[in-house]
Amino acid sequence: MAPAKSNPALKDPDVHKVERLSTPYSTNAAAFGSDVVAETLAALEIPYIALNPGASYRGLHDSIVNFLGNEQPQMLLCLHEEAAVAIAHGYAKVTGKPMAAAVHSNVGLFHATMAIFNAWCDRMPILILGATGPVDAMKRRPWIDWIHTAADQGAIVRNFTKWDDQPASAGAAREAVLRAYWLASTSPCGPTYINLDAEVQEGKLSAPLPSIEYQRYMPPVTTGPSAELVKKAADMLLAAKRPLILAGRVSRNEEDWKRRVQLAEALDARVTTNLKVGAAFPTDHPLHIGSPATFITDDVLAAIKEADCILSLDWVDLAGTLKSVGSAPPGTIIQVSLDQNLHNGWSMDYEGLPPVDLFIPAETDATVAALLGAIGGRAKPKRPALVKEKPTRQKPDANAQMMAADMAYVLRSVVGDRTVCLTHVSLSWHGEFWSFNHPLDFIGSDGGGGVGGGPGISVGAALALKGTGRMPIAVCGDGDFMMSCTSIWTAVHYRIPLLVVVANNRSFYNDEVHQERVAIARNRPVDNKWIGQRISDPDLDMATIARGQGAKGFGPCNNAAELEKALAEAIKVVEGGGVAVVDARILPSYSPATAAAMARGQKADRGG
Ligand SMILES: Cc1ncc(C[n+]2csc(CCOP(=O)(O)OP(=O)(O)O)c2C)c(N)n1
Ligand SMILES: [Mg+2]
Repeated sequence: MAPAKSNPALKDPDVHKVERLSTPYSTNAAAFGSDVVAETLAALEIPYIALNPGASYRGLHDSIVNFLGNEQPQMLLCLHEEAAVAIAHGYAKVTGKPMAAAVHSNVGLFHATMAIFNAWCDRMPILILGATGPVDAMKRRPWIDWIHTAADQGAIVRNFTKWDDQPASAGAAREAVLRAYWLASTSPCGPTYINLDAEVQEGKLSAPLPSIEYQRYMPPVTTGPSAELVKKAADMLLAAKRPLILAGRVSRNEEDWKRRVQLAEALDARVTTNLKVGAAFPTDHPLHIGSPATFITDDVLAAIKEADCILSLDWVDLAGTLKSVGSAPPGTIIQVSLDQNLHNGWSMDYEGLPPVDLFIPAETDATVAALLGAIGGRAKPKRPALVKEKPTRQKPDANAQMMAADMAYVLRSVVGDRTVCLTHVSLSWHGEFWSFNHPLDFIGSDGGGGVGGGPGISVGAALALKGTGRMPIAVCGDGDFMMSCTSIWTAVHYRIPLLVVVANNRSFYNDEVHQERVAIARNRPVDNKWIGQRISDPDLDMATIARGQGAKGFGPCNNAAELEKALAEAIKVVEGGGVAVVDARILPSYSPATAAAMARGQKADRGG
């Protein structure tokens, strides 16, 4: 069987021009185990495979290049496995679909673990392919094949992947790829891992595999709510005087977004969103409470205390949020979630057990659509119209040192009316810096709290946004940027436009705040909080680090005037198809609101 024809519409034409074959590829029928795996990836219409190479999967590498012509999937070379997986993670955050990532036997997988954990906690689909030295010890080369073989390699990531497998034949490998892709993309989504035995990859097929209709192994699954539960929930929400919607994990689909707005308006419900996940509701809407934050804010706490019915749309950490109120929340609670299907005994990312009065085990967007249907013409009379207060954004002094808010102000003013996507925000960011009025205005955080996710996720998101007219902007902390800044090279190499603004406070500042708190609690000197935290002496020059990878570097920008000039030029670079990195020097300090919210999180967690 000849390899599946590639679908050019799936790939960006500029990206596609990179790394074309020096010699035309063979279009022979699949002859090796790895050809079968490659053929399956092509049949699934996986556009890209982000990878860092390794001998353990040299068979698959050859098949993608010399059997598939590096067409579909096309390889995206990465300088670190964490970046490869993070790029696939960012791609999924925009498209909702899995891309593939390939990592070398155990050692590559070790590097990839942080990004896999981030994607797991973020419930994002990725098909990860890895490999092992020959399982049959008689086939191993001395030394290297032995250290790159583990008895149960999948155990490295089993606790934070949906499924893993080590297929023992070409036929089993084909089925494993199909199952892994299907499971990854079925809600609740998550990464899956397939470990390909070098011998299975490199072994010759004794006979061609029987052909299959691939799509029949990918039955689309939408888990909707039962009519009975929807009716109950609609009645409860309509009867409520002060309903509240906690809008958590939802899709990037515009129709789903509109339905969420319709539901809130029909119920006259207040809505809150947060920065852990992608934008879920227009923050400028009068029903949206304040600004989205990572930690719970006072206005959300007040709304929870006041609400007589709370609808949680798979809100991340419902139990923790409710607990922040101090006593049991007075309102009835409706929880819509499928997340329980992923929970395991190892990772506590399932968070606390929330009190729930009505549980709807279904996808959030399907449930919102069903609720709207059940409410029909029974929309509630409106309470007096709320007026949304605009957050106060003060114009910074042109020549003074900047706070994060000043950096954001300048970025906002230079961006102007352009349609953009914030692919990542730094820890120093505060929700009130920016409004979100479209599902792609913001795609959420790293998921697992693993610093270093920002650059890779942003490159993957930028790849998915390429050609949509929406400019990707990543705001990364200096710590975050440095941990995986080599993703920049991949963006430059594959012509993926991206603007990165490094919120460079020259510190792992989040942890200075922690040291300050400990010092205060122990009555010890707070002034030493910077030790073991500051990234200075020498200061890192982000522009040079960018230039060293072929991107355009700007800065250091020490004040608003310098930043404004740099950003104007950087945006031109990005609009011309390039990658620009702007080093924005900001003071090591968080806004009072961010610091207060962090402090509240501490109290709840440590009883302090
Ligand atoms: C992989 C990883 N290492 C360490 C931490 C602990 N940590 C949490 S925030 C933070 C500082 C991040 O620095 P930066 O990105 O510069 O943001 P800033 O705190 O300075 O605003 C660190 C080290 C983490 N969460 N993840
Ligand atoms: Mg920092």
